Amino acid sequence: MKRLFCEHNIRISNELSGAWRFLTDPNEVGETEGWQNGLPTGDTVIVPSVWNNELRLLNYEGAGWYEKKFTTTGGTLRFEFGSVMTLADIWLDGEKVFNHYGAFTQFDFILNNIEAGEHTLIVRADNRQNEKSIPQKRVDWFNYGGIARDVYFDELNGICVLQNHVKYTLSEDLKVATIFSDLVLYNASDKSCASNVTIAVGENEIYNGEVSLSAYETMTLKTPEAEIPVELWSVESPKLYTVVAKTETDDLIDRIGFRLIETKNCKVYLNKKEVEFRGVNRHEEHPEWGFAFPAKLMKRDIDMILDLGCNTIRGSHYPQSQIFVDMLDERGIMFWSEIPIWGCGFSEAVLQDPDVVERGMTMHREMVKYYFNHPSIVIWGMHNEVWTPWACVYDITKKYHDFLRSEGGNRLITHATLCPNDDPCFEFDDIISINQYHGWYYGGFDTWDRVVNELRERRIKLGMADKPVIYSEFGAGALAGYHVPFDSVRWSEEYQRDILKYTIELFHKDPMVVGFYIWQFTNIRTSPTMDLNRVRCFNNKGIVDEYRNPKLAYYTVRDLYNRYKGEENA
Ligand code: ADA
Repeated sequence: MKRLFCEHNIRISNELSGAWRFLTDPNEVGETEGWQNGLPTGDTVIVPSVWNNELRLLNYEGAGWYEKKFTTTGGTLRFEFGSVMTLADIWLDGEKVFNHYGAFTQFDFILNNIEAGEHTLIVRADNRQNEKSIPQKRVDWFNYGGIARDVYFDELNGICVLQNHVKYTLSEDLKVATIFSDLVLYNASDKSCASNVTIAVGENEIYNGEVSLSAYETMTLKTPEAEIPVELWSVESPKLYTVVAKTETDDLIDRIGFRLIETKNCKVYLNKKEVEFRGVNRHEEHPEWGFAFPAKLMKRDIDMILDLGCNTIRGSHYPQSQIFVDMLDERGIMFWSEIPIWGCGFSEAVLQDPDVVERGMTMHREMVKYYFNHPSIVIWGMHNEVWTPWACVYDITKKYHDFLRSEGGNRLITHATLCPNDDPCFEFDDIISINQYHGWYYGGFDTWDRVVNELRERRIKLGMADKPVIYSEFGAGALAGYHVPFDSVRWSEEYQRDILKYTIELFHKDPMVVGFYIWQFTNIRTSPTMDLNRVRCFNNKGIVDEYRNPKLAYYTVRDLYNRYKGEENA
């Protein structure tokens, strides 16, 4: 299941999730021994999943081969993979057909002239990271391997809709949308074809036209603007509209919501109402499932996050499952989506390596391509904790910023920095986002007052006093069950609770600060080689443990966030 709703009524879309054959390849003999034609042996595994939850593969980094047989009526097929960690090489009937880089972004490809009958699909996944990979080797989560999200193949006929990005502006009273679509159409047949194309948003048809394309031609089409009355998507009332783009032989169904997010005079407004971001950072990870996170648990994470009084989540540090973002659309939770550039381990030389910059760019392109229509995504994150004072980072940030801005859609852009005093890239941010760990890695609780004031003064000196600030990461590690009630002792649940209370109260009363994302919602598994005191090989800063049992901090955050929510709605 890749979406919460049915994406096609006309197109035949086949799920390839379920039983696959699987074989690890620690000695890298697969290709020379011809495994691309079919695996010589192999266990049955369930896709989607990660192999690090199979027996004796807990720490396995390397290649894993997967095989799936399927039948088709033939013709033009479109394959879609939600996530292969991290490198994917793909063969169909022994012929190499695709390769993809990047664990967390979706990809698809089209193959023509496929014969009717049975076929063998082989995927070689490789989860090894190095200093030039994104994410690079030193990273604060565990690099699981495998086919971690669903796999589909579609049987395409005639003129098909490959993509429909719906763009709009709202009237001053927010009641009317001026709307158009950026459509990508494709002729899947070996002859020229013509077709009627329609797009409907709810009850309103916004486009009706004729196109003709030669064999296997792709066409991008910007439809003329139409005006429709709309109800808004908001945190309190997340109204969604179904969008159906249809040709005579194909369709693509998606959902959109209409809303306006903007910053003005150091405040953020959603639909012209001032909003405070009260959130958590969430990794889509669980010890039993790794990154192949089940939809049932996504819903439970959301239930808990709403119970906390949050109105937003930062998807640290990569695009999270489409189905999770569908749930956020439905439940009115604002989302920050970013790509996995986790900066701390990058050297300056590697960061500016054109291959690395381009990999980041490709991930941004893929994130925008698949996630464009989600109303819940109100923030695009460009990168996290790269050493921004290095000269090259300015150019890279500009490049990513310019791309995200040029794609349109009404979103705020930011990057999470750990250099509030010398970051030269604030000019690219709609909101300045700061990651800091005073009271944990450095300083004490009271250092916070000083550093918040330093940032205030720096913004004024830079002529950016209008830019709002989000504290995008702050917190402390706590070992679940370790209690020291009468003294202040690191790693205790009380210490974590106290530092979160201190910082959240400080941020909430500061007029410069428009939001805060606790690091982090749950404990997560990290790399066994991670430095930085990762007790049990987990990052223990979750306010719930890795099995979602609340620590003391959970209840304190819940009191604070729900009180602030009440004040906002009073
Ligand atoms: C950084 C980083 C997080 C996490 C955190 C921590 O800010 O962005 O991914 O590693 O530090 O726990 O130290």
